[in-house]
Amino acid sequence: MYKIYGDLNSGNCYKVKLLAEQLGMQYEWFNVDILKKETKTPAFLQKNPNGKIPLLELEDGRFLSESNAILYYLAEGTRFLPEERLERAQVFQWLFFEQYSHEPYIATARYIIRYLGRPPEMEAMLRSKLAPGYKALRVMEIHLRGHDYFVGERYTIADIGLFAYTHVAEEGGFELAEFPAVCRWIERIKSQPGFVRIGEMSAGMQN
Ligand SMILES: N[C@@H](CCC(=O)N[C@@H](CS)C(=O)NCC(=O)O)C(=O)O
Repeated sequence: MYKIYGDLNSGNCYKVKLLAEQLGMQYEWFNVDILKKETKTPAFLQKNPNGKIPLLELEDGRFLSESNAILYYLAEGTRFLPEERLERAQVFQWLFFEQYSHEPYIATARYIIRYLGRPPEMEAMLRSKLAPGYKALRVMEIHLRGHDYFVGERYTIADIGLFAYTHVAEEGGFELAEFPAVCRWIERIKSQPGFVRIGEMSAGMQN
């Protein structure tokens, strides 16, 4: 059985949990507390020298880190990853966009507010996240004005990757009301079969 090391409230970890549930996987879930620096213990660093979650442990004991790489690994051969060459590349296009142009702003703003309690000395950093975060939301809005999903007009791991932090962007101080196509897409994702919410224990978890 797969083992997943994660934090239930982390969007990066939620991506993996959401896909695992929608695939009907059984897996062992191990909570890792990032505020207690459990990602920095010698035992955890042996599993992932980068000291981050989510982390997938395969049945043979090998490890895979990076949320979007884990999505790709688990989605291979399923309806969540297109087979057609360009569509597959477009999935990567959006997953790389998520990691470079979206997550560093929207996820980290949420982290500063929700996990760190918005310390005054981080206000300037928090403000610096707004413009690039809103730019990412605008890029999504423009795409979603003409499409129901990010790739191939169907639900794929590109949607899962982008949904994770977008649907909780308001926790990072971003107003979603000005992005109506994004809001409609969020509702579309929430209505997918097997959808589970962030922050909750789920059916496939064995711990
Ligand atoms: N690019 C990585 C980012 C992972 C990441 O930043 N994980 C955070 C939790 S969301 C973490 O482990 N933080 C603890 C730390 O950096 O010490 C991914 O997509 O998996």
